[in-house]
Amino acid sequence: MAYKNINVAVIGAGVVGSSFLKQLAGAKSQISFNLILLSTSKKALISRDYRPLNLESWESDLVKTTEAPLSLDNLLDYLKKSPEPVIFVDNTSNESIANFYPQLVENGISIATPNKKAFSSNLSLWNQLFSGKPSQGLVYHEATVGAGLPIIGPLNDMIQTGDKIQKIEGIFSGSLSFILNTFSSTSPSDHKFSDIVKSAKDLGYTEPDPRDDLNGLDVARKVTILARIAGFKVESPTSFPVHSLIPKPLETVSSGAEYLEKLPDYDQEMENLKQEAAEDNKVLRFVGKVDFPNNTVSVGIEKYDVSHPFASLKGSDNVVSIQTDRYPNPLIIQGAGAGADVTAAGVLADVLKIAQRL
Ligand code: NHO
Repeated sequence: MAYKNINVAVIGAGVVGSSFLKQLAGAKSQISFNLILLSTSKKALISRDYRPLNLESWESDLVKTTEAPLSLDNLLDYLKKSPEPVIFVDNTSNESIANFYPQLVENGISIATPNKKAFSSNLSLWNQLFSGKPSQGLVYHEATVGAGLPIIGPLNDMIQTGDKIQKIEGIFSGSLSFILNTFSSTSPSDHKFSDIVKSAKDLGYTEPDPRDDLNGLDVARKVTILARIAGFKVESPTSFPVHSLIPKPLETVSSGAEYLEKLPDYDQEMENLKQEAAEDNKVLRFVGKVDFPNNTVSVGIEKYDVSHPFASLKGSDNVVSIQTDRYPNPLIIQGAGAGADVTAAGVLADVLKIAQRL
């Protein structure tokens, strides 16, 4: 018997959203989660009387419905009138929705999301979301870094219990992890960098235009989030050095296809870097770093000794090393850092945690 009812409004039913809804239907909890709204950019299912929508048939119901999505203001009005506490789940990467979070939390609505935008844009938005006012809704975003890996939760726990962060260092991109692990591995490999980027795209590890991964901005957003949690006042993901892996002349070519076609012309640059590293018994990895003693945040390619935990990373795994006063030998968290199911599980775990606190 459920001891509590929580209403859930879900925006976004794509790769992560679909997996989230499937997992929500099977959630193991004594709390009853009622889906009251499901919206994509084109259509919506809205329970006007706040009775639960059918979680088993949302896909076909969404095909059949002719209802348009609510504007953000109308959505807020609808959520405010909910007879039970509401968790808003944003499974989009939409910036306007992210910018609307402050209005939601100020009205007591809690948020769980894998959308990085609100947490990695300007610092004032972050400050509004985490002002700590007791009347505010709760905001959980574990899946914004490392998909479902427990990184943000443990980091928050360390800080709240008085530990002092010295250094956070990690491989935060599934696609760049795969590309560098294959290109520069502890066992000899003669794959060309451009061929690996192409196969990463074919395997679905990269964005449709691989430059959106290789420019480092996605990693910079994740590092911004971790840095801010650790107490570093990072203004924006472009306010610190980010080393792009895109050769300068290919930054402006008109399409991802043209970039891939011309990339072999630049293979030698990456090959030289790899050889230099190999001569020192090292491999190349694309890492994000927050370094408190040196007061720096950075994203770029680094060399690691073959015995370092980052050197033996496999596939598209993520890894983060957190060094603190209490953990002078860093805490290492490693595992699948990309994929719909692990990401959705991270979002659902946040929903469960929020629901327990409401
Ligand atoms: P999709 O598949 O494009 O789905 C987006 C949905 O949002 C669609 O249903 C669309 O209609 C809806 N939507 C967009 N704008 C809307 C609006 N204004 N109103 C209503 N609905 C709107 O996107 P994904 O892939 O499901 O991603 C959703 C969120 O999860 C994004 O913020 C993304 O950054 C985040 N995320 C996704 C993944 C993933 O597996 N796809 C990962 C992490 C976070 O760990 C994953 C990963 O692979 C990370 C990365 N690729 C890496 O490290 O290499």
